[in-house]
Amino acid sequence: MEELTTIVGHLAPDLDCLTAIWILVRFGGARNATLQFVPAGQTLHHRPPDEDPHIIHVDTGGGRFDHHRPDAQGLCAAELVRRSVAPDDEALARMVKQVNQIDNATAPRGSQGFFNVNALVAGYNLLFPNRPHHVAYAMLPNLDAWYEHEQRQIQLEKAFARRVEFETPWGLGIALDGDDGGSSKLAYRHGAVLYAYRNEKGWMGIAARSRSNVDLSPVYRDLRIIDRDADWYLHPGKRMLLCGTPKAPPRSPSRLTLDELVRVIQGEALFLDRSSSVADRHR
Ligand SMILES: [Mn+2]
Repeated sequence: MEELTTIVGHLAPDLDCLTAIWILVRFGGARNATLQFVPAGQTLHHRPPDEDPHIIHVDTGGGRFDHHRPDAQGLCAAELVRRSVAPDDEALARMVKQVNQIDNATAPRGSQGFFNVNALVAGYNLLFPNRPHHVAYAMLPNLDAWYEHEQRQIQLEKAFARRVEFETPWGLGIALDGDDGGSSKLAYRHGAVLYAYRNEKGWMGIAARSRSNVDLSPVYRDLRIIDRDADWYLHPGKRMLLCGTPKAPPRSPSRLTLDELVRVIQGEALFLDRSSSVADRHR
């Protein structure tokens, strides 16, 4: 099938059409497929849409991967392709669910206000109005990146089961070993006001809910004493305290364990102090 496949979409391809193409290319064994684009609703050379198994129509033509037919209401082309090609892929299912919401204009209210993936597709169609191939080839790596993001989210949600909950002066804290900070929103959704993490490289961070009265200045002061060689950085907003991120890899990472960091957050830096400076300051 590989060499011979032609995928047919519609002119000015939209997110649904492009995602359907991408699923066939990435998961459907059509990596070297030729792309063709026809006016929406039509087929290649006006032949029946599913006549030739090597010519696959998506989002046009009224065939098996076109949702513009009475028995496919509420679906989208990407969903029809997904069900056929990779029905058990969880990250893909999450992606296509969002594509379907956008395509059927049932995306949550307010989500259209910011620049989003749909606007990205519209932008490519403005850049290349008569070159749908360019739109498609520009979007394929973006869809790859979106898929990576969804896979990462699934991993984070599974890892979240290993979280540690603890009390802080400002409310519930959640700590997670093996994360790089990506689970902060999950933590807040679980009622935490503060989230602490340590990743595989020993990079650590503390983040607090944006609408909270958390002030990490005292934690920062204690860390400067008991973990003085580490590159701790206090964000000017006082709600983020970091030692190592992909944006700013630390010259010297923290030597603390996550448990020790939690104790520092709880104001127990004294227990960890190897000198007397914290004790002096608290006297
Ligand atoms: Mn479409």
